[in-house]
Parts: sequence; structure tokens; C-alpha cells
Amino acid sequence: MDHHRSRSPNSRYHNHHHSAYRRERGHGRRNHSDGDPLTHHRDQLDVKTGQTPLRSQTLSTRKDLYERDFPLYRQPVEVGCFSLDSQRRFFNDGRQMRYYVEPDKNPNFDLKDGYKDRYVRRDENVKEKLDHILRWILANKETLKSKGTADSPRALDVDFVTWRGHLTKLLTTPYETKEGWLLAATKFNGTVYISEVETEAARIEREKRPERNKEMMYWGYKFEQYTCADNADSLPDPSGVVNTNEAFCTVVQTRLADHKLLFSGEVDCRDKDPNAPPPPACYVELKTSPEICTPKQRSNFHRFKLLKWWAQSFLPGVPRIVAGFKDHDGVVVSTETFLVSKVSQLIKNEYNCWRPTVCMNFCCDFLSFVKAIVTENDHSLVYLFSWEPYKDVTYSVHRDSQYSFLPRWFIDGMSGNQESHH
Ligand code: 0WD
Ligand code: CA
Repeated sequence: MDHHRSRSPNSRYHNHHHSAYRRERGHGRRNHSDGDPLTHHRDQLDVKTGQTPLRSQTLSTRKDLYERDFPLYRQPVEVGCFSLDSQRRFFNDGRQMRYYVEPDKNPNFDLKDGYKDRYVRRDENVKEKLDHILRWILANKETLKSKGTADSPRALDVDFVTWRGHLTKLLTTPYETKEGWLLAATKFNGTVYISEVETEAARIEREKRPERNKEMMYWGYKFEQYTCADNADSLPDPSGVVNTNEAFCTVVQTRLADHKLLFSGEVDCRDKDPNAPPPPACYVELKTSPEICTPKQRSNFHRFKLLKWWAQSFLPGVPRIVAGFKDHDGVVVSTETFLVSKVSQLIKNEYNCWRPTVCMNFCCDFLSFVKAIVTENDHSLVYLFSWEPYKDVTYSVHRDSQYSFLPRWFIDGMSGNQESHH
């Protein structure tokens, strides 16, 4: 049970023969891929950081470069969980866990109900960055820290710490044509922390979001309320308040090729059967999507929606997605369960469709790229990776800037422990 789809743990990957790194050989070649993108010279990626704001190394996001065997992706293991309450306070436990109650096949859930009078919305102007994960790491550092080496005494035994949502964005990048991203990376105690920075375009979108969209964002949470109960033996309560501050998050550890990952993701609910498999295999992801009425709509659902759903759930090893299909009026008219392991079969007859292997190989190469660039251990140094559709990934380096995201309490809390050992 060690691997979740691992067909190619062969050494080709490790030799980087198939890497899509590219190094610019002169001026004017940044941000487009020609030449041989499959040639990789690791020595050329050795950079001195903190000197120039922009280096010349880039990473291509062209799909065809990532069409190779599926990389090793170890079955994710839950190493802990945490909860955020109605006031967004952190708890190092699973108190916000909810239990899935299977809805009717044709339920008639009115998702509009309560939008005006029973909705408490999380303040999106508050940028939490990695804070909740960092709090969880601090609370669990004794069980997480490795024995340590002479080099790095009792460091975390992982290469990367991030949100699952950030990894989802990486997985879908080769297919994304609308939204770019900015990912800040900082190396501390040998581990690279990756935290998203809102792009200017995303901020503008968010600030001018039409009322209809705001209401539709509520619909997704309302669907959760119709299908989740607070206890294994209770029923959902659609008369209650929807409060989007509340969250239950799983923390998983896994490995993608030679990258050890620790990430957290919000989980909607779990199978209420006490004999269900242990987490994350008992978790259920809830989604809503417009009702599918035409072959064109079905095709678009397969090509775009299922890509995002698959990537998000595959990463933490959540096996089941329950979709509520809603009409224009915000009423769920049907539900359907998708098994994450069956999604690739569902889409395989779709012309020009996405492929899981491209997603995973791109993510893997991006992480190798980050490892090669983010070399300096310094909590106040940020390497800002930037991507826009149809371009290559580029980066810039920033010291003591607005981008620094590891808080003092985390640095002190992690270092404090080392001092207590002399
Ligand atoms: O600072 C940021 N830019 C982000 C912070 C971006 C994404 C997430 N977060 C934080 C929040 O603290 C949130 O509690 O991450 C938590 C969720 O992390 P995730 O699981 O890595 O995020 P993702 O997979 O994108 O979303 C999972 C669920 C969403 O469900 P649907 O079915 O719509 O994918 O988390 C919710 C949402 O319900 N969610 C968020 N909740 C709070 N803040 C956010 C957000 N920014 N984005 C999604
Ligand atoms: Ca969901």
C-alpha cells in the first residue's frame, strides 16, 4: 500500500534527463521555450542569491515537456489535523470535523436560503499566509523533528511546507490559460516554506466581484451544510448559520519523486461509519457545479472542472468527491459521486484533454527548480516565483521586504527548542 500510482521511480527522473529547466544563454530568450528544453545542466543553476533582483533561469510550463511516466507519489499519510473555529481561532485538534450524510439523488436543496440573514463571511482582507500550518508545526514539533545531523540539528524532516491549495495551482498550471500566480519561498532550517502572494489581477477581481458571484460563493458552503452533520449520529441542520471562518484541516506528509512534502488542506467531512478506513481515505470532498444539459457542457466539465477537482483531492489522498449539480436558480437538482481514482478513465475519450502525469511532472520539476534556486537559509529572504499564462516561470529575490512571511513567533519557537538542548 506504499504507492498511490507510481509507475516510474526509475533513475531517469533523478538524473534529470527529462527536466524542463532552461537556462537563458543570452539576452532576449527569457520567457519562451525554444532550443532543447529537455537538457538540464544542474551546475548552471548554481546561483548566488540576494544579489540581483531577477535571475535569468526560468522554467517552461509547456504541456508537451511533461508528458512522461507518472512520477512516484507516495500514498499521503495524515500526521495530524487542526481546526479553526467560528472566530478563526486555531485549535490543535479535530473539533471542526463534520460527518457526511448522503443526500438524495435528486434533492432540491435551495442554496440561496440564508444568504441574507444566516451567513458569517470570513474576512478576505486578512492574509493568513502559512500561519495556521506554522502554529500546527510548533505545537507538534517534538514529534515532527528528525534526529538531526551535524549540519542542521533537529530540523524538520521535510523539503517543503505549504498549503494543498498552492500545490493544486501548480498541478493545473500547464493547462491554465486565465490566472497567473505568485509563490513566495523561504528556506528556514533546511525546509522550504511556500506561501502564495495575491496577484494584482486577483486582488482587483476580488475587490470588484459582482454581487451575483458573492452569492454564488455562498452556495458552495450552503451545500456543505445540507450534507454534513456535526456528529456521526446526528443529521445536517440547514436552519443553522453558515460561518466560513470554521474549518477542519488535515496535515499530510508524502513524497513526490525526491521531494518530501508536508502540507495541509481543508477537508469538508468524513465518512461517518466508524469502520471506514483511516484518514485521509475516509474523507469526502463536496463540490457544486452547474447542471449539465448538453454534450458541450459535459465536455467542458470534464476538461476544466474535473481537472481542478481531481488535482485538489488527489494531492491529500481524498478518494471521493460528491458533486451537487445546481440550476440557474441555485437549487441542487442532482448529486453524483466521483471516485478520484476513476477520473482519468472518465476523461480519456475527451479530445485534447488534460493528463494527470503532466500535472504531477510539472509540479515535481517546479519543486526541483525551487530547490535549485532557493539555496540560502534565511528566514527574511524571499524568492518570489511568478507565472503568467503562456509564459515561463521566473523569479526574483527580496530581502526584508513586504513578502517575508515567516513570523517571529515561528522562528523563535522553532529555534528556542534547539537552545534548550545545550
Ligand atoms: O492565503 C491564501 N492565499 C490562501 C489561504 C489560499 C488558499 C487557502 N488558504 C488557507 C485558508 O486558511 C483556508 O482555511 O487555506 C485553507 C484551505 O486551504 P487549502 O485546502 O489548501 O485550500 P483549497 O484547496 O484552495 O480550498 C479548500 C477549501 C475550499 O473549498 P472548495 O471546495 O471551494 O475548493 O478551503 C476553502 C474553500 O472552502 N478556501 C478558503 N478558506 C479560507 N481562505 C480559501 C481561503 N483563501 N480558499 C479556499
Ligand atoms: Ca469543497
